[in-house]
Amino acid sequence: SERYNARESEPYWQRQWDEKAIFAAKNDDPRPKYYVLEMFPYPSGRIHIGHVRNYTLGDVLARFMRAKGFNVLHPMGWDAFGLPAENAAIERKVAPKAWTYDNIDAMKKQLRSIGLSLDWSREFATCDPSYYRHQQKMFNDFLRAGLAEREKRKVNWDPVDMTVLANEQVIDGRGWRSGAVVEQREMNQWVFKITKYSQELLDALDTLDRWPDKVRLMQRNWIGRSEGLLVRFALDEATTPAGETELKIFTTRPDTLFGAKFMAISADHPLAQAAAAKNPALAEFIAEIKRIGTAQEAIDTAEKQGFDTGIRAIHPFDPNWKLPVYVANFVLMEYGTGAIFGCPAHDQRDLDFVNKYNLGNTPVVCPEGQDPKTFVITDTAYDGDGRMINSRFLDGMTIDQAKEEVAKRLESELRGNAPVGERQVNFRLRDWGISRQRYWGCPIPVIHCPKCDVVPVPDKDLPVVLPEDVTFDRPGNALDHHPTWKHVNCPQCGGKATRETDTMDTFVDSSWYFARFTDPWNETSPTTPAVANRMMPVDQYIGGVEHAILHLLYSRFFTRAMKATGHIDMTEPFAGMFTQGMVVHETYQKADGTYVTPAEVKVEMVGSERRAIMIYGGDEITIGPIEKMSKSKKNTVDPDDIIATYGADVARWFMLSDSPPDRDVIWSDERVQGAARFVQRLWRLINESAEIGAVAPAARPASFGADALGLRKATHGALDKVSTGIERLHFNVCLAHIREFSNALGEILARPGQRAPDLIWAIREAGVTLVQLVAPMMPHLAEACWVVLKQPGLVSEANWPQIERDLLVEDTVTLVVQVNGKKRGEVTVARTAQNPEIEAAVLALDAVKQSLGDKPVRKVIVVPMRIVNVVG
Ligand code: ANZ
Ligand code: ZN
Repeated sequence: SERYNARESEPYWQRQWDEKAIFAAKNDDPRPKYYVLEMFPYPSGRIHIGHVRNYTLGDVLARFMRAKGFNVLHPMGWDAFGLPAENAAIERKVAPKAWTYDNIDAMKKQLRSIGLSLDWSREFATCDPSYYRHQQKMFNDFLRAGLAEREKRKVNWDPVDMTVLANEQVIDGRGWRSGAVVEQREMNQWVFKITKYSQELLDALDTLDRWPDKVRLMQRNWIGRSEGLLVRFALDEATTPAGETELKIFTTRPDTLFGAKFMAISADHPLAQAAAAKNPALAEFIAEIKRIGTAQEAIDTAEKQGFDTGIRAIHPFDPNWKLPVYVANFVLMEYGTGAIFGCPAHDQRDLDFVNKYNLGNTPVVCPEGQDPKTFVITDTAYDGDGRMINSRFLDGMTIDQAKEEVAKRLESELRGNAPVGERQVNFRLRDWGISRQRYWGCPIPVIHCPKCDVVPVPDKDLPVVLPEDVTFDRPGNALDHHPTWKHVNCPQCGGKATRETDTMDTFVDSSWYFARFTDPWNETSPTTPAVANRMMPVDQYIGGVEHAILHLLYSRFFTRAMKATGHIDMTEPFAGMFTQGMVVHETYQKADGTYVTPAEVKVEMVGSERRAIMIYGGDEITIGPIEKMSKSKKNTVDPDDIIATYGADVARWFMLSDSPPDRDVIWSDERVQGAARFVQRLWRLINESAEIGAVAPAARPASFGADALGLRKATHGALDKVSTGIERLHFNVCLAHIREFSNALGEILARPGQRAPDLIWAIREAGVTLVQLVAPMMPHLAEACWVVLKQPGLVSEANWPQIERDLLVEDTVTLVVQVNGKKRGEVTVARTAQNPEIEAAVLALDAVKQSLGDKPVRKVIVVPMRIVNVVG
């Protein structure tokens, strides 16, 4: 038979699938549904290799579940709003809309060339007015339900680009594009009230048992629940600006109150402002530390700094104990009360601080087994367990007892007519600010009226459509500059008013697209609840770990908010979550340090060393570390090139082999070529078994001889392992089993001599099964093989083969047994057998006993799955 020609075969099968629309899910299908979703791409212009991996993983599962008889929903769309479109408009003078839709066209062609079993009939882009109109409707619904609000917020303001920047866009206090020093401004922002669900979002993580623990932990930390005590410290009047009498702090460690050495407040704390009014040096310090910005990371990495305000606070258990109040750069206004007491012995940050300002420390928790007299703290704070010391009435208590005692005492102590202490649960999670001063986003559907203030655009007037005739010749928001768009009449009083020109954070667009896929045809509502309730939740969601926090959390919030507003009746959108690893590649550098692409380089073995040279010119190239593929390091491979050279099936097979899907996979040309050779091998194998199987008896033989039975066991064993492997997304393991099975079949085919009808029947069964096992991974090749095997219809439409359980013998391996390096026999043990068990079995063999004679056994070396060598 001829070589398999992927370049001809692949487009042909893609057309067949399209014409028959076999991947379209039906919303009224009575079979159980299965919803597979990969995170939809941003239409940047080109599919990259990471997409190929992501979508291949999902596609294997989708094809498998379809074969298992599920009504599989596997849709695709475009996360199409965002800044790059505006940058392209500025740099290349193309309209954001044209740029975006051109990219979508190009990338859709690329996605098709991968052979994904997608339901394209449900495709949409989030920048389609037919999508974002419903988002605007939900914004109105959320407003009415108290889940959206306008709030004054501190934001990073870039005075040159005239825009608000996200924390990630502030680098060393400067705007990432303009390089201008970023200012902190108070601005009106729209927020979604995600904090209404803080506790619920936290609790429900326990129910998400098909999510990676790592992701759940990240979400837990992000929500950041802590139980603690609010304590009102009285201020020493003589030291305090007029009008200020107390300082309220939040602590999770009230047990350490007797170890307090200082108080610290945020630069934005009203008390800091009051103190700075009369203290220019303090005012200067405050201005200085505000320059770091509000990014958590900047705050964490900046050196701890403080400024003594001169104000003294009074210890709640001792009127004569005065604590200095500092303004410090590590206290955030947005958390707790924006003020703390510092206990250096038991908090590293506080310890660094006192060591800098010579405020000393007193340990108040002593680890069990330590002598309190010799327990001192110098550079490392102690945050472990122990008993209270140096703490008056708390001495001898455990930390928990001391926390309880302090809380009880301060709760019942009154100052004015309020208790000094109050228990409180705090969350780190903030409400979600969604306002962006951007053109290319979903317009926030509100109108500002001088008389009526903020007026939502009535539902009947939606959508508020983005104007297309915008210019990018000035910095700032193009919507703002548009001559007419924002001028409207107030829907309430009819007077002159202006539209909101802020658009929504693009994370809003991706927070409900999965629900829209269930009925993207509904023109009047975001969802058709009955349909959404049937097709949701997503059974398996697959994407990068970089979205483990925000996107997933926002989607979890949105689903709850949609429930509250009647658009869906469930709380969790993703029953199963899988985070895939990256595709990585070594880097290549010329002598002058410039990077070159893998395509320009030839790698050879020189002795035992890998060496690289330029293909043209032969210059010596340095092989650098393996890194995530990136344009700057030029260590990328283009999916189009791979598909043109080897075909999509090879790319898919390579992506699935070697590495578990949640780990990084190293791109390797040699391994890709290995995958290409396997394609040809399978093709030959199937052609041979088709030839032999052509004369197989139509009816299943009544009994099977040893050879046939052996092959059938291999067939059903592979079927079993690949089935469970796909269910668990252990695709690399599946591929290993498929290779093993194809070897078993190859061996049988290579055996000379007459074949009995039962063996011929088993060969045909093996060939057909092999093709079905390969079909989720290499669907085009599988279709071509299906034809060779004269099977009816498309393999993409065939039912998954039935496993005959009685053929699944115990899982064993046979090891070669050597004595002093010479083969003396074989031993068969359970695949799971541990070394001691294997050794015992080997030493019990007569052949081993005989060849050892009366020499003692010095060592037994087990080469897993292969050899046992007894050294006598
Ligand atoms: C005294 C103390 C002693 C604290 C000790 C810790 C250890 P979590 O668990 O994250 O809630 N804190 C409170 N508000 C803060 C703010 N706005 N900015 C920076 N730090 C703040 O952390 C609560 C602890 O973080 C609080 O407990 C407080 O320091 C600090 F040995 O109070 B602690
Ligand atoms: Zn009005």
